[in-house]
Amino acid sequence: MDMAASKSNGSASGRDLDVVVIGAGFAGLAALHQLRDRMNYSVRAIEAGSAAGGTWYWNRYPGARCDVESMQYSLSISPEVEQEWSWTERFATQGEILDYTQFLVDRLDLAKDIDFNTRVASAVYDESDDSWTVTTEGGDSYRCRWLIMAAGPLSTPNVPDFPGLDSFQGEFYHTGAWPKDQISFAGKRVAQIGTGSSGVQIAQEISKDAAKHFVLQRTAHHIIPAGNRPLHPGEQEEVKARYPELRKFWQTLLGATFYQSLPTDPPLVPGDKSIFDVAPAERQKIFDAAWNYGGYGFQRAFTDVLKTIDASVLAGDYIASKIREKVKDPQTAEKLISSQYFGTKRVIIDKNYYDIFNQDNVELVDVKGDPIDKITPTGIQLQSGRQIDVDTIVCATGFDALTGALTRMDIRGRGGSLLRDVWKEGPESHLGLMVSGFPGMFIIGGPQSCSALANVITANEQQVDWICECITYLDEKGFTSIEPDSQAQADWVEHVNELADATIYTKGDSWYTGANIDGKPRGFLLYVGGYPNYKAACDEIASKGYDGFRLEKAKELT
Ligand code: NA7
Repeated sequence: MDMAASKSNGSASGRDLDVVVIGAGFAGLAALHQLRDRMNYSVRAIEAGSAAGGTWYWNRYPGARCDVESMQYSLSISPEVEQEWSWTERFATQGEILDYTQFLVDRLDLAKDIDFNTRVASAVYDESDDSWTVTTEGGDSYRCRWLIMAAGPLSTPNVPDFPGLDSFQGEFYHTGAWPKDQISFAGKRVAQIGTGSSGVQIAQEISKDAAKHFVLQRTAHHIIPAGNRPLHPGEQEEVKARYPELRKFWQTLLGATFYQSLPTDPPLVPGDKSIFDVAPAERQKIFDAAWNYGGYGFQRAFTDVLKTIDASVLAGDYIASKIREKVKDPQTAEKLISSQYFGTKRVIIDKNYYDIFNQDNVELVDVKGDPIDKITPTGIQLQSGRQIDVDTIVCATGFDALTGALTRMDIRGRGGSLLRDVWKEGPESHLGLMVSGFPGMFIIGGPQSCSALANVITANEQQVDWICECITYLDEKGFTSIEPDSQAQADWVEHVNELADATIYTKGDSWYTGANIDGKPRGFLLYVGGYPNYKAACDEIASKGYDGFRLEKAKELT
């Protein structure tokens, strides 16, 4: 194979390619588009699903909705495309986002370079010519110089290893791998396990017509109102007219997202005061305003709510008072009040979750106090001996986040070392983008990057741009491999950990820390320094000729 010659080959119909992209969610689509159409590389994307969409393809459970505002949750790669697509609500449903993804695929003519229904089993680096061989579960293989992992930060469903699971004779679903067929809960007895974002969303659908709906809660999460609504007349047009300027502005913000599409109407800007710098009455007023406005403005209403335990407790108390107002049964209300520090788990935005507990068909079951013992042919047995007989079990038990999609593949780098083993004690990367010992392998949305702590689409695009520039630089200079210097990587990991330790995020159990998966090493998995700082760090390294990375030329080319 003459990989150096394949750059202008364009058609990408063969198996020897410049670039292979694993995953066709937003990250993979952006990478395919940029590398193929802007840079004229031969690229092939490999996707396990039968269509593009990633998270939004797999999480098609009833009630699924995004928690970033629709007008901000879109790719900026094509000015024409961003003008042509229309959103309907402040926060888009899964269905609308999946339609948008399909629109992108059609409009940018991406499908012809994606192999759907294809799951990658392994990716093996060959030191002799700096190539990667990617092999699918079906036995097909692809050879490329640059490998882009876009397999998603929240894409490996966590199905807890409940004893007896296989014996259950009813219907069993996981929210993160929801079937395409319509699933009805009408008249059925349904148990849902898990009350994170997915659980909170699907609960409101199950409870509509289930004969009996058991909500098995291990930990109560913090939930704030989304304030979802149809887009105001003219709102969309105004954002579209100002997209370049607004996108620039959003990128100056910590999460690369604003709490409303327009910064002018009506203003709800992040607070600039400590919660302890205001009197209780003023505090209440500020929280009330953010609460009524909806969305994540609430957690930025003061500077320290996500930083210190004392401030976080006050935010939690505010939410507790709202739950007590809403939920009629005082015992159920107390169970729904989170004992976690506000912000340690991803805060959920929602509308009617607490209301379902006022319905006769819904029962909240505390499975921290009385844990699940086993699954039986007819339902779920708790350790107390209580048997909950159901027709359907819905697991809303989350994901092996950030590392799961990577560690479940056999990824072998230099010397045949397996990424899964290298990360046994926890992931180590430089900028979240590359791993020492795995030359030429780039990760989008990986551990130690902003990923799901920012507007994930913006974060994806920033990483795609960085990778594109990097590959261009390497090709222009004749380099055939790049990997982090191990010291630079260790410094980045330390930096990421220091930033996290200064926040509330590390003070609880969540998928942020790996604590949701039995046996997963504990450590903060994301960069909390904010999107602008992350981007600045990436840009600075690039501007210094990829300082902290080892750039090499394949032996036969030198
Ligand atoms: P999450 O937020 O990880 O929530 C998973 C839920 O499942 C959570 O309530 C867990 O309880 C519960 N869970 C997990 N394992 C068990 C077992 N073994 N027994 C009982 N309950 C269990 O996943 P989501 O899918 O809701 O959301 C993930 C992200 O996607 C979300 O943050 C958004 O960014 C989008 P726990 O809290 O661990 O006690």
